[in-house]
Amino acid sequence: MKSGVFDKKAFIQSVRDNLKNLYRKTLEEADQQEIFQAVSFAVKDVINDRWLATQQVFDKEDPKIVYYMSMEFLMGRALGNNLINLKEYKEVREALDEIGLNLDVIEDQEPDPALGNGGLGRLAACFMDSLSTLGYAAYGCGIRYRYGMFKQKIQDGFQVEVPDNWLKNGYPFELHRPEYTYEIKFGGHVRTESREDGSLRFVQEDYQSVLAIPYDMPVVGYGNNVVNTLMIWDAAAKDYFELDSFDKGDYQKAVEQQNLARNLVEVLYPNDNHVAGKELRLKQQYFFVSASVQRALARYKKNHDDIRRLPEKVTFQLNDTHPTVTVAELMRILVDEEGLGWDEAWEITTKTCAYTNHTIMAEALEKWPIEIFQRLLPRIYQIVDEINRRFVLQIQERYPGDDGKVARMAILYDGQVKMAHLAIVAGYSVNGVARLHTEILKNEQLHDFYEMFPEKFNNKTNGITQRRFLMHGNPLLADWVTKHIGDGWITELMQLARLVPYASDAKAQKEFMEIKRRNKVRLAEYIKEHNGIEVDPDSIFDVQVKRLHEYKRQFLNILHVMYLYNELKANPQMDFYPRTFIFGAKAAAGYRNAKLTIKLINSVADVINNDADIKGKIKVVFIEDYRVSNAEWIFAAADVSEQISTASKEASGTGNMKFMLNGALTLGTMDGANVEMAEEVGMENIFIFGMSSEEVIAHERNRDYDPMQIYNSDEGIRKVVNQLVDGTFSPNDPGLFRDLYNSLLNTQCTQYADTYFILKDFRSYVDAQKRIVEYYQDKQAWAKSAILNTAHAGKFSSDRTIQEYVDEIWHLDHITVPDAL
Ligand code: 26Q
Repeated sequence: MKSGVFDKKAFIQSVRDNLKNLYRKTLEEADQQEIFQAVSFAVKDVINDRWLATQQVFDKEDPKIVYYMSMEFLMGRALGNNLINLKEYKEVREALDEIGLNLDVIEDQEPDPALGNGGLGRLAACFMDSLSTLGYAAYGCGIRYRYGMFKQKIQDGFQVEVPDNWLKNGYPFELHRPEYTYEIKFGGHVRTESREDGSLRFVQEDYQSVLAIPYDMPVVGYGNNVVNTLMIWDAAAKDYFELDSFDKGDYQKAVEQQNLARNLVEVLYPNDNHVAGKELRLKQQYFFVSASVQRALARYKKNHDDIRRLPEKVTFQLNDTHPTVTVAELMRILVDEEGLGWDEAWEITTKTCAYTNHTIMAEALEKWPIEIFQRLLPRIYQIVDEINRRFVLQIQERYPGDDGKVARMAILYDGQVKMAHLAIVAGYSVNGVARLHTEILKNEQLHDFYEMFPEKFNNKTNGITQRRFLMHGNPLLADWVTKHIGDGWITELMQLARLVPYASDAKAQKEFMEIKRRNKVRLAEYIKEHNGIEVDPDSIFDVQVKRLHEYKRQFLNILHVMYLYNELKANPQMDFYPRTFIFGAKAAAGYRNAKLTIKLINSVADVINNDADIKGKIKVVFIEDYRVSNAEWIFAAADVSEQISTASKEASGTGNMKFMLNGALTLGTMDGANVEMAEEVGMENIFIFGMSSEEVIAHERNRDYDPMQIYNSDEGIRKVVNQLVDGTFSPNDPGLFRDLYNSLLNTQCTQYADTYFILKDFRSYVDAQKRIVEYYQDKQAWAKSAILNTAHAGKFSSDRTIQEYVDEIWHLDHITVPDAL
């Protein structure tokens, strides 16, 4: 098909041709999955022209490139998003409609590429979208996991994990690139030999190796012809053919290599904000890092002969510490393969690598036992050891006699490799992901490092792409916005501020709330179909969707629902505005309290939804398999956005921004980016409760919080807490929720009870919930606030975030890609 223009007739012909070539079927014979494939190929045809053109611009203009190094890219479905960014979504919908096909149904055939857990992986995906849209040269570098984030089934109220075989039907938007295969070496030992000039050479021997083979996925910019690349690595055995060998030794080796290759990319670790110190995870890290660094350097060397000038053309951004071995791998290549001296190599490396921190949770800080690290990556370990040796000397010079500094800051200490320390020492930039988070890093967590390298520290408040989370997810609202202020917001989200005057306009309010209602009906139908529960679109949709984690406090939310239920039960005649509490969350497979919380939510749902006394005034819904595709609908339908993490624990949050953009009011703590959202929208339009981060940090420092005191003095709280163990919600097994009860009140040891201050913040949360329901009943006030939330969401575009990364960290060149012929 001719590129650049979507001629309806030509497009349909292309779909027909694809069906013929892929399946030898006519349109009439093909099923929806086959049609999805054929439509995707037709779209890919157009994308490929622009992808080629973008590569030509790269070759001609030689722009500086950012390599975004990430273990996770939670891309979500590509078809609809690609059509949006090609500016052909509506045209294609119409063309398909004319031949009796429904684009929604076709989009729904696509598996959600779920190569990520949650916030960090989705952020990487939003960043790729913004990099292309803003016209910057970028590669996303990651792993092509055979199985992505597990699919969640709810059976008898419990989470059951089902493998996500996303590649089963073949994925139309990936491109196999075996011509860029690299070898990755694990294990063995390092032999030192002398070069002729007397310098030392390090050679890894007796290693196991595996081949890294990239698959490229296009990342289409909005309306600008730019197509960047997400490069994800598959693994293959090197000596596969030797399986035919009659030589026993070779056979064994070939089998081992095949197993290694298979295991490496088999599955994404489903832990979010929690480290699983598994050896295979470290292998995965080095695997994709080594391959990506090799490819980046090969690309650089094709056009440049002075490796010393690498920082002018290449930058590696480390998405948390997971890809931190980048630093040592780059040193290895510069020293061992390029023959540079240590100081020269260090100079280059420390101008090329930058690190983003996404968490202050202690259990999410990556540390590897030296034994594992050294055995698996012997040469890399030597390099880290040398980096550490030099850094410790630097500490001792700056703080003579202060052993505490060395103990707290060394990269190698206590038999462990501390990845964050390595990333900070070797990185030219260290950034947090929201203002509050960065301040906490500087003043608490990373204070020693901040004192030593203040110039490295900076903040980059997260953002989200409005193309997916408004245009695609909420077309009604997107059209309404465009009707009022034009479509400039699609690439300049700050323009939403021009909606402010409409916030007080009665007609605009009515339209806005009517759109919200239609989105609530759409979600209600989804819930009816998937949960079999009827929910009332005129009730308040109060939504908490995010990974399940104790610090995110889904537990607080459901305890409050139990509390409301008790009130209504005791006084069925009370004035009570109908509420629907919607949850969606996956728990890491081994996280017991998280899984038990899911069971609790479902048990409470069962009791309340089926209690005739309640007359349907409270409904509780747990949406199964929360993921990017259903998230888009959920954000669009929310009235209230629950962002209730214990202050100081949520680095930023990004779901909070997606709700805000879609006109939900936030009920939240002063944590992460909520602080900046409150600043943008104004305290009149957001519902803040609970302790401040300073208060939380003070209690943690003083260890002076005693939840038992609250339990003993507050009857309402005592009642809900007791209901966890009296069988109210688990009549057949009253002890089922004992661990959750204990997490609040551990009577043996108050110091470690209620670590996330649930009881401490409970009353303040109840009060904020009361305020929000009252406010909802003032239809005009609510509509005004809802519109103002959308209007003031401009700052939270990932376009703004990326522009800040470009201006203050990466210094990339802007590229322009002409229309293809
Ligand atoms: C580490 C080692 C071994 C296994 C797993 C992990 C691992 C995996 C994922 C550790 C952490 C993560 C994910 C962290 C994450 O998603 N953090 C979130 O990042 C968002 C984007 O910056 C923020 O908005 C959230 O506040 C933060 O929680």
